[in-house]
Amino acid sequence: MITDYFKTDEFLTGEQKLIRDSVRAWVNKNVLPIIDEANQKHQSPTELIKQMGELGALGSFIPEKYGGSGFDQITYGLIMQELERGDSSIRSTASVQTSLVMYPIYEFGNEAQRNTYLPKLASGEFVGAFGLTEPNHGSDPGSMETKFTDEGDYFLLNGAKMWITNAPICDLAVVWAKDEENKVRALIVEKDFEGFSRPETVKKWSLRASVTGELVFDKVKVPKENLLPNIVGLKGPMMCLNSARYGIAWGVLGAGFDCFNTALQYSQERKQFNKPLASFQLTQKKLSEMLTELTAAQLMALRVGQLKNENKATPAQISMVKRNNVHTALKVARESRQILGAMGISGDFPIMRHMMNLESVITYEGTHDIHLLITGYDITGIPAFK
Ligand code: TGC
Ligand code: FAD
Repeated sequence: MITDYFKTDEFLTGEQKLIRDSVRAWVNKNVLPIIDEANQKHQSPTELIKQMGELGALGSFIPEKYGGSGFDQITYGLIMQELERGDSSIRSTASVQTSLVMYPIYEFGNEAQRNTYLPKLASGEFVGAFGLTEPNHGSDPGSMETKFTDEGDYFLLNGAKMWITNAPICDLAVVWAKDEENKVRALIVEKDFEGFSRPETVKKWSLRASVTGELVFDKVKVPKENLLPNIVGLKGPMMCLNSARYGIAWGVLGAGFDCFNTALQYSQERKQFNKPLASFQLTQKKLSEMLTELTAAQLMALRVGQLKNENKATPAQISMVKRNNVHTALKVARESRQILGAMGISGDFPIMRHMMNLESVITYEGTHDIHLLITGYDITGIPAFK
């Protein structure tokens, strides 16, 4: 198995490698044996969430004082990589919980909010969701229609969010909505609040082991203490996305290397014309190009991780690495599938499952083209979104 052609391990600390290896062992034991069936049946293995909490995979960079693990950003990336080697849906749960729910409560919340929610989210006792996308506004979240008004004793929330990971099973959602001055704010909405419903989105051909749904707010009374006090404006959700996009850039390396290694092994064992597939030049071209691109993606993730540890990674750098690495992993999945021939579509191998999952990953957290425009904006100074 090849996972580190340029010896990037030499840049990792002993602790980082230890944590990565323990998550890898957990994935081998608990995810790989059940994940194909979960995808085939479109069922989410929610029993794994508490185990991820015990593993330190939820809130890995949140301080220990609030139940997190206090790890650095490269460790967070390595955890995402190992989880997504198992399945993107497992990584999705951990990245939403960590970067999109715990991070905003930690970064923008007050002490009471941190103490109330973070330890339970870190242990997996609570599942969180992040509501930004709406039926009419995906790439353009600034045009969101979900709104709340100040009713004296409480806020009244109306609107709907769509395509929300873990919505149907969430205990609470961090919901981005506009106030009466049209400013984007964040509210913590708990599952039992009257008027709050979370229908499941069914018939997905991607991320089938992850539950996706809507968040519907029909005159929901939200206690005033559930407003995150320390953030106003669209930069709030975008800061959360910086963290989650960074994690995805590492995560997809796990899926990509798993596809590559499956194809490499198969090509060495399977014979046609009395020779292993690996002996044909066209197969070697595919394998060599895949490893080259995965290695480049791995180096980019590591470098952005180093910058992030120093608080120097820019949103545009994170966009570039998210876009590049997801695209690389998806190309590798498609090429790997070809190498397996008909076997490439079988659930006996992980490739088709990774490939279908990556078709969501290339869209969520900012589409492939939106990230290209973010790079374009950064290098020209001209926003081409509108
Ligand atoms: P624009 O006018 O450029 O910016 C508005 C304000 O936001 C600030 N900002 C950022 N701040 C920090 N980090 C970033 N990455 C930021 N991007 C923008 C900006 O400085 C400005 O601040 P201020 O103080 O001047 O007001 O915004 P725009 O309306 O033109 O839109 C551009 C943008 C960047 C928002 C858009 O291009 C974009 O990124 N769209 C993609 C939306 C998206 O990624 N949605 C993801 C939803 S969550 C999800 O998919 C979870 S999947 C979970 C899983 O299962 O893993
Ligand atoms: P649209 O914005 O309608 O875009 C459609 C196409 O038009 C894309 O190709 C896009 O690149 C292109 N396009 C749009 N604007 C431009 C432009 N200015 N220039 C050029 N091309 C453009 N959201 C959440 O808030 N929370 C979640 O937990 C969450 N989980 C998700 C889970 C899954 C499985 C999926 C599939 C999505 C999830 N999302 C979530 C939503 C996701 O973030 C959005 O799907 C994504 O941001 C794109 O929005 P859209 O689907 O509305 O596409």
